[in-house]
Amino acid sequence: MGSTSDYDVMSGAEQILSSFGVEFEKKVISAHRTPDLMYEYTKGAKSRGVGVIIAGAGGAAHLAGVAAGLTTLPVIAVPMQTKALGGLDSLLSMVQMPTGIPVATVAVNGAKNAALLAVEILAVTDVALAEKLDEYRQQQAEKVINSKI
Ligand code: RP5
Repeated sequence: MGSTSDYDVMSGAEQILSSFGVEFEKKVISAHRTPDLMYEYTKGAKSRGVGVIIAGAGGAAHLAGVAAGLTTLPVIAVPMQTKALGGLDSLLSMVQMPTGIPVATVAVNGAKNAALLAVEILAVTDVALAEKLDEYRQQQAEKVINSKI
């Protein structure tokens, strides 16, 4: 994430990844304030065994786009809601990537869905994880079916 101020939202991703037993790295790295660290971290990600990068940032939210330019790992962007422009600024900064450098952008503050998408990507080559995803979907459906109003 781009700042510690993003953590309230990004902790949603942490909760989901933990619930699926997926290991993750949790870092504050800014594309603008720490560009050297951004380069070093992203360039080393694949060799550290990282499978997917989730980048949460707000405002002039270039974190995901810069990461995507530095690696061929899948990058998922979480646009943060902002006080000034409600998160539309973050969303547009992240979603309009140039052809050739894709970023998968979720909804404003959509950290949980970013984590679920990451789990889905990892589950393509992980049978046990795919089974956990099926169970998660089943439980979700049962909650809706059994809901009382
Ligand atoms: C972005 O600027 C961060 O991702 C954060 O959402 C926003 C504000 O950062 P702080 O000023 O709170 O550190 O880079």
